[in-house]
Amino acid sequence: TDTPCKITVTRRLPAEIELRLADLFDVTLSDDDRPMSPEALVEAARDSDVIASTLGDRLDAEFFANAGDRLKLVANFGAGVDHIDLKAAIAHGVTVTNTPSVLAEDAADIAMALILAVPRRLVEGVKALESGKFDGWSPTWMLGHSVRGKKLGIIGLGRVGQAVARRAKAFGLSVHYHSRNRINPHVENELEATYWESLDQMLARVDIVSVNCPHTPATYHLLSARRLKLLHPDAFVVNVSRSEIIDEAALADMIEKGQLAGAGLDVTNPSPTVSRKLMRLPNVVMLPHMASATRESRLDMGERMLINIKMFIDGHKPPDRVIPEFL
Ligand code: 8YV
Repeated sequence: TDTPCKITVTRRLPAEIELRLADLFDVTLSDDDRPMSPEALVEAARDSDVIASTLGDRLDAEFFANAGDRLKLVANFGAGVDHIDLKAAIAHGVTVTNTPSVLAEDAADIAMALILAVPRRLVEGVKALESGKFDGWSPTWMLGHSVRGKKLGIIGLGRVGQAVARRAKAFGLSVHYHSRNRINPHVENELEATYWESLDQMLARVDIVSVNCPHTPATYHLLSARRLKLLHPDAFVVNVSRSEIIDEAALADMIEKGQLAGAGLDVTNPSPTVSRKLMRLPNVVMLPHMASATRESRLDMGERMLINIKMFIDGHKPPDRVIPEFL
């Protein structure tokens, strides 16, 4: 007789998804909006076949070393898996899946919103109005810069990057990109995208940088102080991926000194000193990690996670298996 597969969900999820999970599987749900402690995660893993995880769970080498033999699948709710030590997972025979694709369009909407918000001074405008500094239209008040005709350099032309490129094209920007691999020539043609093998060379040419690659050991501080200095002083940076990809202390410093025109950040450095400094700069637009925060995307992410779990349990290859790039 089969023992049913046991699934532990580490965080509160949209109610519809929790109902679907409970309907399909033997599942322990969470009623907490905050991450589980590392100890509680290990304890849960020892008693589960599947962990339905999400950003904030610390699934590092120590976790996998202590998780025991029962755990077989970590099904992540979200695209980014930088909170999971993929090599350790593989070493312990644990499969990892994520939920790409489904959130790409919503994430790209927020990237595009930031591409517009920074040069058009949207947040400055709102704040000026709210604080009573607006006393009527004037020909010279609150002038920004248009994005039309500017060059956008996308780092990582995956699903989100391509969705950003399509939007940018419609707004009259030209698309440049750098990525590990050159994309399919048909897609490149369709996006009228120029490929730069050298990130440094691309940075020296573009007006706006959009970070759309995953955070991996190889992309940590990819936009280092040295690389940020390659940008011209009217350029600005947008990030809807992970804060670790940018040296944000250097970024804040350069914006403060007028060496860069600003930044639009959906994700920011956990260090309060750095993020407070960024937050105080008028030409920095910061959001609290909202790029996939729509009812639609979160439900689709849940469904996608569910499909991965179901396929895995039924003995099939789950569609979104994450394979570490450097093995
Ligand atoms: C989510 C994200 O906010 O998918 C990702 O990698 O950063 C966002 O979609 C988060 O990961 C989990 O809900």
